Amino acid sequence: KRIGVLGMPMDLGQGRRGVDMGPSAIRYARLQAVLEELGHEVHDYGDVDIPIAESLRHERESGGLSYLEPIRRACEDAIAHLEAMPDGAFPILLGGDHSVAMASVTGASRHRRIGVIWVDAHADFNTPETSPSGNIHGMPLAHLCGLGDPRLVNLGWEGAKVRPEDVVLIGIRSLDPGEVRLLRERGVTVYTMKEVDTLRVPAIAEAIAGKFKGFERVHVSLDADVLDPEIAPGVGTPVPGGLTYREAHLLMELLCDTGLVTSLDLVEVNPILDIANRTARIMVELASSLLGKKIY
Ligand code: DIR
Ligand code: MN
Ligand code: MN
Ligand code: MN
Repeated sequence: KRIGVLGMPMDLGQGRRGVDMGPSAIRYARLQAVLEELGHEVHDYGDVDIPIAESLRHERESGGLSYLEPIRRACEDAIAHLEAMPDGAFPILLGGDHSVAMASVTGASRHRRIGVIWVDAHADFNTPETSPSGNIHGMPLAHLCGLGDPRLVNLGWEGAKVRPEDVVLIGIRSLDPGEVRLLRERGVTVYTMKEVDTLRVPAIAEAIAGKFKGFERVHVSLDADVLDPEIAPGVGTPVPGGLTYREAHLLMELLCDTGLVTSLDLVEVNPILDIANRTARIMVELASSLLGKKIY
């Protein structure tokens, strides 16, 4: 595959500093070399320019949406970069907090129908009304589905980018009350950790393959906090009881086998909270499983 890597060093979408260093940490964990060893052609487009929080104190509050304007501008810039990638390239977006997925899914969709596999402890399905925090990283999936503030819904072009019925969540174990209501109302498919425990990863992967059969575009958005914090401590909002090392790898291996996935996010890695870049290294390993690494 031709893989295009783009970094969004952004920590404006959530409360803990340091997730803006995620792209560096993931690159230092040898993302490019690991993917090239698998036979892929990798082009790194560098980072989108993103202002640092200290320079933006006056923009912090925007009607319950912290840093809305700078996040919006950064996403528009990233969408332009993603759309400029050659057709058929496989984009990997490095975050940054999860608000960057508003850009990656939009850019990767290329104005077509796209399935989204959101692998996360959280659903990120808040709107400004339901959000308890005002942090935009808890809202990207809702906005991609057309809910919430029009300034975020209309990134790239006007309107929703994803149909709620084309979204699958996996690894969920922390939801706000408003998210539960919206997810049910919109018919999103949700595999919480209870379903991971009872159905197991192979049955879930098979259901996903069936659901997205025939789709030209399927995006995987991988939030590092889906992993158990014991193995991935470098995240801003850890929640106990996450995916084990093997569950996460098996999910990526089986998604690879479907041949359906066309783009990927690696987000929410916070090197300041990490132990010797362990979390970034696991994210690179998971990307390599998704992109064809075989043991035998
Ligand atoms: C919470 C936390 N649901 C919020 N969200 C997180 O602020 O909306 N998303 N941590 O990754
Ligand atoms: Mn630019
Ligand atoms: Mn997330
Ligand atoms: Mn999360």
